[in-house]
Amino acid sequence: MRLGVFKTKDSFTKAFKQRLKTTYYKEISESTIRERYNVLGILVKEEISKDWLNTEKLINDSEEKKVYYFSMEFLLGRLITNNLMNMGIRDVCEAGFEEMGYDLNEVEDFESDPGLGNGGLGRLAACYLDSMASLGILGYGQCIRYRYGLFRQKISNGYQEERPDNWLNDGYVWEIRRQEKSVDIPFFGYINWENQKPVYYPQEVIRAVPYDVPIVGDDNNIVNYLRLWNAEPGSKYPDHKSPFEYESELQKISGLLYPDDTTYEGKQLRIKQQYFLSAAGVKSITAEHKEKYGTLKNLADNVVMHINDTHPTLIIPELMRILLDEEGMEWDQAWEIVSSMVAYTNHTILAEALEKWPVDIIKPLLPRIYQLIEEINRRFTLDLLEKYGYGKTDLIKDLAIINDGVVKMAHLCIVTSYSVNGVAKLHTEILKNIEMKKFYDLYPNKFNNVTNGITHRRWLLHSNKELTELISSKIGTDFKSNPRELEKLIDYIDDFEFQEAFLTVKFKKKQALAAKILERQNIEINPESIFDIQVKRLHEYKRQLMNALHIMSVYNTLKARPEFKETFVPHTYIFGAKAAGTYYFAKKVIKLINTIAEKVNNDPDTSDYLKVVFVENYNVSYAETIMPAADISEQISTASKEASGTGNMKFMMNGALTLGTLDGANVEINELVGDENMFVFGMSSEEVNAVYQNGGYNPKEIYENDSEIRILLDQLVNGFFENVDRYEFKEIFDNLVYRDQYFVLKDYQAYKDACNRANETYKDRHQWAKKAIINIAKSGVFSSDRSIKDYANNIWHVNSVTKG
Ligand code: NBG
Repeated sequence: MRLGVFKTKDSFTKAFKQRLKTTYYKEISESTIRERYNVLGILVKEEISKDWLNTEKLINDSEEKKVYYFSMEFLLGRLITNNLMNMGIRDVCEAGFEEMGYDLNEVEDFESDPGLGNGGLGRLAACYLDSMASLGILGYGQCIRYRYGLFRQKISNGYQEERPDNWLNDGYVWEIRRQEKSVDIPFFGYINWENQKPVYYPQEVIRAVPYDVPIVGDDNNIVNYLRLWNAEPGSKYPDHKSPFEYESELQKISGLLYPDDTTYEGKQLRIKQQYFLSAAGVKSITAEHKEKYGTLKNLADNVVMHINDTHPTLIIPELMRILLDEEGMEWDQAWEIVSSMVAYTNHTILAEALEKWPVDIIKPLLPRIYQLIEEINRRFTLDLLEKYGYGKTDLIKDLAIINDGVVKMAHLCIVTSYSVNGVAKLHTEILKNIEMKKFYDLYPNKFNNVTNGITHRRWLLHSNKELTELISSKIGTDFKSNPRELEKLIDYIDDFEFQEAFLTVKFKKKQALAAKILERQNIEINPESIFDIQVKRLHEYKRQLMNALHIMSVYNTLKARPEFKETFVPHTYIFGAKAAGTYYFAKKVIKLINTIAEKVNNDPDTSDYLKVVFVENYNVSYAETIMPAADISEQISTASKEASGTGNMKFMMNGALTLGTLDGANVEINELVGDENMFVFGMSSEEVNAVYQNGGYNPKEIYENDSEIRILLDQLVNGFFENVDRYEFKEIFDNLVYRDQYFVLKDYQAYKDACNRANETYKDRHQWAKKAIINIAKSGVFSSDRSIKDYANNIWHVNSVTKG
């Protein structure tokens, strides 16, 4: 039971009204949603601050190891509901609001959704923060306080347009500026050796000011934080720059997530951002440690730093710099400390995402850091020479951290880290046996797997209260703190009434999504139809294109054979996806989906059977309405390409059936539920790799021999879509016929068969419900609490501070 203003409904409403008066000089009846939101935020933050202070005290008194999770992305989503629920005060607030004549939901919806990330990797980091706090693990995020997060997507005439996401426009109620914890980050300049020691004379110094966002644990009074670093003018002003130039450069550092890196300046900015984050984090963490222990010699006993994909790799040379140059340690001692406290997670095998930065850019920008990378590389390649001998120089070049004028960030991570992990079983196997095989041969013990997870609190308890209640009515509430307990639902899979109740909840959630789509995009969809959903970043390997071609085929069949309507269950195909602003092909696919939508939705012959919706600006908040509403979860990437996927887990936990390839974590879903409770199709990862090894395949043959595919592809370029230029989709046509590097054509018929199986299965509503319930029952293992326990036990070796 909470004390303070949240103790009862009356104490809450009294405090609320009073605070509204002192903050905005207004009576409640005159207040706006924004004001009500801010006042609620302030009151909640005050309550959080008590727990926060207590947690800090707990930390000061304890010797427990802390985890610092460095990530370029954190897709937090809204925090208000999370905070209210984890603190156990949502009911009081809801009742209070009702009494005052207002709706709490409206205020919750008002919060802006900080888009400090792109997709799965950023959302994963946010789920992990929630799990660390809820499990009582002292774990903190480190990121940049981007002025603009990921762009806001606007669909205009079917095309994606990118608009700035001004999320800080009205301030951010949860953050706290910690001016006194600021650190200076030097750039450019030169190194002088004085008394045999390197002395760095930077040309400019930028100040990193932290803003801490509290991360509230579930019902355990633990408050961790996410630290967001803001770039501000520092102590050394660069002589050669005008104030405007300096100011605009500063703003860029904490300006945009992943600025365009096709130019020299763009690349330099990316590395600046990476060093800014890495150095700010490392400096503040080591300073704090030194203040407590008076030395950094025991740093690795108390701190673990996690590198989430390669963007924060520079924490490695920065740590070395501090231990060598500031603490005066010898190389071996410093290396021993650093290499026993950094761990690295790889999130992709796509070559274009494995970072390589030109020496020509790093060296002048970060002169000392570059020297240290060079020294790490020199020692590493010497070790390799000793191990493999001079006959293997090609292998050594291949493994080197610096080669051909670039620094390979993943190599620096693997060489230094004591743990390297992939994010799903299949992904880790591919890392070990293909992508990073040479490193695996060298360090077999470093490699391990932690399958991703999602916080069941946000993705089930908060966003699907109806399903949560229904589940609780059968198996009690233990699953809320121990999601593996969902397995108890297996006893009820044949319970007719339970199935019925499940279908009712699903229907309600579909109605809610339909209402949102109607309100936002003025498209009416039928909640009685199958909701077949693909939401994720737009990328060729995720094959939204295959889904789109299949929809065209359904449309063609409905038109050509009206009797098909008797067997086809009405479908609503829903897409949500942002394409990188510079990813031309992906943007074409968005235009294609919207063009298909325009055609089929407006055709009276088919519109009762087929609707297509591309939801605008898909983000975390939208996902909270979408996940609970899905019947079918499309996870159709080319096998081997999707490291894990996490949307697949959210859908599963909300009772959608997966239609997918054996890729990423789909493989593990399949192991749990079996072929009979999902729709598996397509080439396996081995088959895909074998084709790549043999130099690819010839899609043109399929185009020429498969009449259905020929018709579909021809429709892209023969005027079938009346409202677009005939050449609008020519690149898509050419890509599929002449390259098709992601096997859309090769997998198409298998995909179509799987879609047909799903259609047939759906006709027996109770059989469908049974399969959905099996999926829910088996989904507990995908809670990020399990992932975090894996990290805590097997990699970080940290304990919960709340246990016992
Ligand atoms: C993504 C993968 C997903 C995976 C998330 C989280 C990157 C670089 N990788 O499959 O594509 O689920 O990481 O691990 O964003």
